[in-house]
Amino acid sequence: MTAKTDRQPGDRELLQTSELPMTADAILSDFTHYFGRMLGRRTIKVDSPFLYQSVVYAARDRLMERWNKTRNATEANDTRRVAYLSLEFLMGRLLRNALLNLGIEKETTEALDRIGLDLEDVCEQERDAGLGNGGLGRLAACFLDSCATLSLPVIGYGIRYQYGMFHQRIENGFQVEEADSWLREGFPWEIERIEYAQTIHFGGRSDVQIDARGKSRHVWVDTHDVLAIPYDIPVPGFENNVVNTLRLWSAAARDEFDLEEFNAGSYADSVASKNEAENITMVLYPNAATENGQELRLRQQYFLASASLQDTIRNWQERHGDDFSTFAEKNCFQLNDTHPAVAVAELMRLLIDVHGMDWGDAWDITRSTMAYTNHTLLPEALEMWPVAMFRRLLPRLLDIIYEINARFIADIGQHWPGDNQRIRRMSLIQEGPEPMIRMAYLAIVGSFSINGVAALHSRLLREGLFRDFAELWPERFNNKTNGVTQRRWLAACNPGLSSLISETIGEKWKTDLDKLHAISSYAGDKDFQARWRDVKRSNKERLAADIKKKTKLSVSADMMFDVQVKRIHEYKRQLLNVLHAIHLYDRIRRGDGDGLVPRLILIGGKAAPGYVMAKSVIKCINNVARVINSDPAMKGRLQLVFYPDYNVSAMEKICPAADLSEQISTAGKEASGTGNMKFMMNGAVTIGTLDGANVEIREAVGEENFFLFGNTVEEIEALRGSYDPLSIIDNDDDFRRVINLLQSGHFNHFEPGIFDSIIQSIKEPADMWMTAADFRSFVDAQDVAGKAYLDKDRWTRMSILNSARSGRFSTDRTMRDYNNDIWHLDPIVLDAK
Ligand code: 26Q
Repeated sequence: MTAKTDRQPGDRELLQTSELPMTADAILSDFTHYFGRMLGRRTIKVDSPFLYQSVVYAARDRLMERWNKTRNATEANDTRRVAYLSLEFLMGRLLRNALLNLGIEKETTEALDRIGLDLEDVCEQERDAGLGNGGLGRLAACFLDSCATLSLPVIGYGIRYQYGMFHQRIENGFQVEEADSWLREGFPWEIERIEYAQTIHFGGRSDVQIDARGKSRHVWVDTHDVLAIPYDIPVPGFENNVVNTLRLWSAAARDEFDLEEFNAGSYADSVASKNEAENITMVLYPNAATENGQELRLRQQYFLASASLQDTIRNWQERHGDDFSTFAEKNCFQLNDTHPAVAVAELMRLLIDVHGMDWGDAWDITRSTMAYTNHTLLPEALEMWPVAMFRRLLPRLLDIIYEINARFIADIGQHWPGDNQRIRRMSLIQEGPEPMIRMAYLAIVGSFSINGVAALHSRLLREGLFRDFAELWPERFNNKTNGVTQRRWLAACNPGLSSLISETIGEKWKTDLDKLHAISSYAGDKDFQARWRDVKRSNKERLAADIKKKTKLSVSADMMFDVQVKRIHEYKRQLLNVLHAIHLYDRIRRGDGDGLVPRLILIGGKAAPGYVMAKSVIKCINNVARVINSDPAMKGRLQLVFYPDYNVSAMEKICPAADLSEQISTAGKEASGTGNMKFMMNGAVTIGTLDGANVEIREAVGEENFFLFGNTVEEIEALRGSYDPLSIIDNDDDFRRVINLLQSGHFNHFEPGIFDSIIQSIKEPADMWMTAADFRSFVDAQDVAGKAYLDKDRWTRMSILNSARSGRFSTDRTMRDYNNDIWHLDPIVLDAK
C-alpha cells in the first residue's frame, strides 16, 4: 500500500459551508439522525450503547469543525510544536468532558430530556479508555486537556492497545484479572488515518554500504517490517474552539499475507506472521518490576518512538522538504519517563541513515529537541534493557547507542580525567555478565531538559539518583510540580460543588484555578458552610449507592469517609492503613471506642498481576473487612470496604465524596502523587507524610489544615541500619495487640498462614518501607483527625480552605511552567470566525 500524503497542486480544502448550531434542537435532530439512520436503531432502551454513540457523533461533528480550524492554523503559521510521547494515556470517559469544553452540556441535557433520557445515564454507558496504569498515564491525559485549553500546539502520541488496563474482580477476597476489551462495541471518538501509516523495522542486521558518491552509509537490512496505523482522538480545549490531537498507533502486518511464505506453501505461517505484527499493540503492560525485560514491551516502545518521529518528519517535509535547518527551532519531544526514550537513538538513525545528515548535525538536533520527565525514585524501577535483546531486535539502534556512549565517555574523561569509577557509574551500559542499557541515562544524555514531578522529588533526583549528571549539567535539571485538570476533577465530577462555587465567586476558576482563593473568605460563613456540607453529603450518598451496586454493602453517609485509592504497592503502604483499621476494631472491641468518630475506611486499587505481595495486601484488606463488617459491635462505628475495579470513572465518584485523603507513602518514595490533588480540590483534608507533592500541598493549605505524620526522608535514611521493628512493636501496646490479632489467625481462621509473609515484612529489619516506624505517629494523627471531624464547623472550614488553596495544583499551571521553561510555544491563533 502506498499512501500519498503530500499536498498536490490540485488539492483543495473541502469547504464547510456553515457551522453546526449549538442548540438543543440541532443536537436532538443530529442525535435522531445518527441513532435511526446511521446506526439503524429504533427502540430507545436506557442502557443501550447506541444512545451513547449517537450523542457522541452529534458532539463529534461539532468538534470536527474546530479540529480542522486548529490544524489549519498550526500548519499555515508553521508554529513551533511539542510532541508528548507516552506509552500511556489514561483518558477515562470522554463524553462529559467534550460537552463541557464545547459549552453544550446544558443544551445536550435538554435535548435528551425531550425524549425522556438523562444525560448522566447516557454518560455511564461509555467505557473508560483505560490506556494507562495510574498516575503517569492520567497525568498525560490531564496535560492534554490543559494544553488544549491554553491553546498550546501539543500533540499526544501513544499506543492504541486492543486491551487496556485489566478489570479487577474480587473473588473470596482475592484479585482476579479480566481482559479489558474496551473496543468491542466500537470507539466512536477515533478517526483512522490510514493515509499517515508508517513502516517500522525490527530484527535483521546493521550493515555498512558504499553509496553512489562513494560515501559509506549505515543500512539496516533484512528487517521484519510492521505497519503503524494512526487513529486520531480529538482533544477539545475549554470554550476556546481549539481542538488538539491525541494520535494513537495500532500495529498491522504490512501485507495481509507474507507472499514469500505463502508461495513456499505455508499458508498457516503466513497468517501467523500477521498475528505477530498485531501482537505489538495487543495489550498494555501493568507496571511491575517483574515485567522488566519483556521483549514485547521493548517492541512497543520502539514502535511508538519510531512511528511518532517518522510522522513528525513527514509533516515537516510537507512544509520544508529536505531542509532541516530550523527543525530544532520548531519541534520538541517530551518523553513521559524513559518508556519512549529509545526515541533519542531513533531520531539519530532517521536523520543520519534516512535523511543523510552527519553525526554532529543530527546530534545537535536531537539534543536540542528531546526533553525527559522522570516519575520515580525507586532504583529498581529504572528501566534497563539487555544489550543482547537490543542487538537481536534493534541492531542499528544498538550501534547508535554505543556511539553516543563512546562520545559521552570521552566527555567525562575531559571533565574528570582519570576518574574511571565515575565512567563506570555514568556509562549508558551497565557492565556485568548480562550487560544492560540504562534507559534513564540515555534519556539524560540525549535531552536538553530533565525534570522531576514535585519539588522534593526533583531535589532528590539531583542529590541522589542522578547526582553525577546534575554535577555535569546542572542547567539541564529542573522541577515541574504535577497537577490535575479542574475541568474533569471539579467542574465535571462534582456538579454540586461546582455550582456552589460559581454562584459564590463566578466561573473564572474553570480556566484560572487561583481564583478559588476567593472562597476562603466564606470559610467561616455559617450559611456557606451548611451548603458546602450539603453538597458533600449528597456526594457521599451518590458514592454509597455506587458502593452498594458494586459490593452489595450498605454504607452510611453519616460516617467520616476515610479514603485511600491508588495502585496497590508496598511503598504506598496500604498495609499501614489496614493496621490502623485493625487498631480501631480492637479499641472498639475492648470498650475503648467511645468518642471515636464513626468511620468508613475505603480502600481501592489494582495490584500488578505478578506482584505477589500486593495481591496479599488486597486479600488481607478483604479478610479484615469481612470480620469488621460482620461484627455487630462495629455497627455505625467502623466499616472497612474494598472498592473493586478502581479506575478513572470510579475516582470521579470517589473524590467528591471523600472527607479524609490518605497519602501515606514512605517519605522519599512517591514521586508526586496526583490523587492527593484531586481530593484536595474537592474539599478532602489530607493525612499524609512529607512525601512527593504532599509537601507542597501542606505548604499551600497551611499546617493547621493538614494532618502530618511520619518520618521525613532524612529520618528514614538515618534509621536504616539501626531499624528494629520488633522492639517498636514490643514497646507499643496498641501495635502489639494489632500484630497479635493478625498473628492469631483472627482474620484467616480457615486459611492458615496466608498472611505470614505480610506479617514478616512488617517485622523485617530490612523492611524497605518502614511501616512499623510510622505506626505510632499515624495512629495519633488519625486520632487528631477523627476529633477534628467531630467539630463540624471546624472541619467544614478546613475542607473549604483545602479547596480554596488548591489553585497551584491545576495542570494549567503545570503546563504554563513547562511552556515557560522548556517548550517556549506560542499559543495557537484561530481565524476570527
Ligand atoms: C515498567 C516496565 C515494564 C512495563 C511497565 C512499566 C511501567 C509502567 C507504568 C512502569 C511505571 C509505570 C507508571 C508509573 C507511574 O505511574 N508513576 C507515577 O507517576 C505520577 C505522575 O508523575 C506520580 O504522581 C506518582 O508519584 C508516580 O508513582
